[in-house]
Amino acid sequence: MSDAPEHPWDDPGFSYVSNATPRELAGRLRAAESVLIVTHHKPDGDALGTSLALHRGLESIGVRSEIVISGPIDPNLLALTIPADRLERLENLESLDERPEPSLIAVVDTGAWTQLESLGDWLRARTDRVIGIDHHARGGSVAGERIVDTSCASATQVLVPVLDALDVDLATDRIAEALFLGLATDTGWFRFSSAGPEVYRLAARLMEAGADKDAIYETVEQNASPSRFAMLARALGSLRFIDHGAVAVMTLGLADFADTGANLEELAGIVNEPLRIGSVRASILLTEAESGRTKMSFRSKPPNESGSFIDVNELAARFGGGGHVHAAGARVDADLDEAFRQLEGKLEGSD
Ligand SMILES: [Mn+2]
Repeated sequence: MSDAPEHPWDDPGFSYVSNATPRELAGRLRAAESVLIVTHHKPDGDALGTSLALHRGLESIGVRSEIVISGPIDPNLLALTIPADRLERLENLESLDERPEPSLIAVVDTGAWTQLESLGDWLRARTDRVIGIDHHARGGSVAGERIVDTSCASATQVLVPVLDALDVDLATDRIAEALFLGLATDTGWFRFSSAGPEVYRLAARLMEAGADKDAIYETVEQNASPSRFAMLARALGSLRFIDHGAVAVMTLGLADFADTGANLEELAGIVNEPLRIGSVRASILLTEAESGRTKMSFRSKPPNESGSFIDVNELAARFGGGGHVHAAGARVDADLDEAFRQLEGKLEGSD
């Protein structure tokens, strides 16, 4: 294996495309004695929604399944789980050697080794027993059989034909709600360009099957804690611009955490706020929650009309971190002021 693959989340030369039909994956699922469902580290609404919809769908036809998720997750998303869901949270996706061997493993909303963390080795030994359901353009050889449909706005949309092939009634056990969660959150509540007629048609079908859009919206989007809002206000108050206004930098320090009582998990999404500013091409949030250790979160906009964009994966790599072209992270042994100076230095040096 090469030490430096072209993209860290690809197998070099691997073509990440569908090699199975919904009917074929349905057949594998129906025949399974037990299905373990996993998704990417730090699950978002689509990762959780796809996992829950598949889990509830399988249970409804008598196939035992369970979900294992890892890393931080927005507590508002978890509020949509129900007591009957078999869902286990792990700190990290490590080996699952200690648990009973599942007869089938479903990896949803990702097919990228890097997003599955140290679970990779465990999965590599079981590739022929792994199926994948995804809508991302990049991925690796995680699943022996997979559906990768990049025309779908969410992984939940990719899952629907599989559930249909299993004759699952979407109106039972809040399956429609879980599917709607992924569809709504991955399209920015139907605003993004990915939300075409098919997405609206599916949304209508899910609402007819019982998904309560207003209730889901309120639970997920209008449920922030006062401490999160206090941190948002402080982050916006700290906003500075570098690189002639193209890069927005916000900082949150030890005093901010102490004064508000907020924790890191409550800060999800705050880094995106400055991207609303027209001149801003990238946004960076520096957080020092632990003295002398600063977390850097990077986001950037897609290419503009002239095709230019800021590759934050490359920027994060200069601090020993990484991620994706438009979303990345790093950690440095420095306080906020020092981290800001280092960042300024690297951005000026890159001109
Ligand atoms: Mn997704």
